[in-house]
Amino acid sequence: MTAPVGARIDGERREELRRRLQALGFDEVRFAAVGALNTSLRGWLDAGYQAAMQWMDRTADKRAEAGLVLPGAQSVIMLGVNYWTAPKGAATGTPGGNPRWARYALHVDYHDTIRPGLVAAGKILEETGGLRAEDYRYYVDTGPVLERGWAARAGLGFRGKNAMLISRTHGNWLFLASILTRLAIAPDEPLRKKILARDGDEPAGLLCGKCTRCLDACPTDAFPRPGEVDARRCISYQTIENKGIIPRDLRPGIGDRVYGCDVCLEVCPWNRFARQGRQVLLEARHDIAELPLGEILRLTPGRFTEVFRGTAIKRLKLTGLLRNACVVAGNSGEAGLLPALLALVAHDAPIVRAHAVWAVQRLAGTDAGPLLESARVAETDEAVRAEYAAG
Ligand code: B12
Ligand code: SF4
Ligand code: SF4
Repeated sequence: MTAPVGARIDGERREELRRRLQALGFDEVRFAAVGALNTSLRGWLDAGYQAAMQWMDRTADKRAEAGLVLPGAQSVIMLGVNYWTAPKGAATGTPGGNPRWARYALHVDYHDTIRPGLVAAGKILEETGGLRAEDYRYYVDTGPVLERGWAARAGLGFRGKNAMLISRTHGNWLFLASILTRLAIAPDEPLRKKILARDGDEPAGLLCGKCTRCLDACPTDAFPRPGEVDARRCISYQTIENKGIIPRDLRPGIGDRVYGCDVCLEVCPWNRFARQGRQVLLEARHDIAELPLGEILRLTPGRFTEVFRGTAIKRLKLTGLLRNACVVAGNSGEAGLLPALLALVAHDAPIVRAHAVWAVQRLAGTDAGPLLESARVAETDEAVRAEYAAG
């Protein structure tokens, strides 16, 4: 067991540390003491809700126990970055026009823009607590850390029925980042309902009351119970993480969402307090939301690289984006998109062809047979042939 480093930070020293971290661009800075998290992660994994994200199984033990990630860890510093911007130019989509993007994606990749803030935070910890670089570890999204669990423990917000970590100040619009450290820092209090004041972690939906808006609004029925998402049914998973075919029964529910989904965030009444973020650790790319669907369907590899350079969307690759755009086109009712889709029926990638066939079938109805006949006869890929057969 590695010994804690330095004297416990509390009182005015702790508040000074908080102020310095906030000055780096973190809108929320909260502290938790390392200890067992009251987590249902194992049950979530056993139910198969992680879909094909096998990396979650491999790191499950670490996710629930900070000491396995950083031996001797004493505290978790939870940081929040507000990415709310006013509706103008944001991911609102327009009927029959541009597709909808998850708000978080309309930025230069947040992993890259938040990281310099974490590096600077580490230097502050070294100065304040006499830490060496090996005495702390920082993560934004990609580490084996249950970020929402720790954020709730640190009182940064509460876990909503939509599974989001909801802040009373910033609503649903916070990126989370964490620093595990061997420094002992006096912990902040978790949020509690006065009448329930007691020890232990609060359940999901602590400040939701009778509201069920998020559960009712989910277009693909992805909540097996309040506070838990079945990724297999979640549009965010299907349009971002899934590298293969999107299940046919989920495609209509995707609607005009070409990348990610904010439905269960948007409907939440706690967003009423959200204000525009400081954008110190973020760089907006709202121009992406201005791309019409017809242009996305015609993107070349060169243009894809040019438009999405530096964003998280580039990881989807052109074929993934075309796949999603075909689904959105199939849901659009816009017959004017048929020429672009018929070109994609002959695309090199089977995954694009499969979804283009579905979209043509949806848009052209009984006329689809003759339109697709020559491509159908030439098709050799089994998954694409299955789309022809199912239509
Ligand atoms: C895998 C993953 C996904 C998957 C699975 C989502 C899910 N609900 O689990 C998919 C691809 C579907 C996804 C979607 C999205 N994601 Co995501 N995702 C993650 C990731 C990498 C792991 C989440 C995880 O461990 N899930 C497993 C479940 C079981 O854990 P959990 O929901 O966190 O809940 C646990 C704890 O809260 C704890 N717990 C339960 N009750 C309580 C109560 C208390 C008091 C405590 C202490 C603990 C506790 O137990 C729970 C079970 O173990 C995190 C980053 C990270 N390292 O944490 C980002 C993260 C959760 N995603 C994020 C975002 C923004 C999204 C999307 C909004 C993106 C989009 N617009 O398309 C959607 C939202 C979907 C939703 N409603 O959850 C943010 C959320 C920020 C926030 N304010 O909550 C995170 C934290 C990334 C980040 N660093 O900012 N995501
Ligand atoms: S992100 Fe969309 S699909 Fe996923 S749970 Fe929320 S509303 Fe449902
Ligand atoms: S929409 Fe309602 S039920 Fe869902 S998280 Fe927000 S307050 Fe809770």
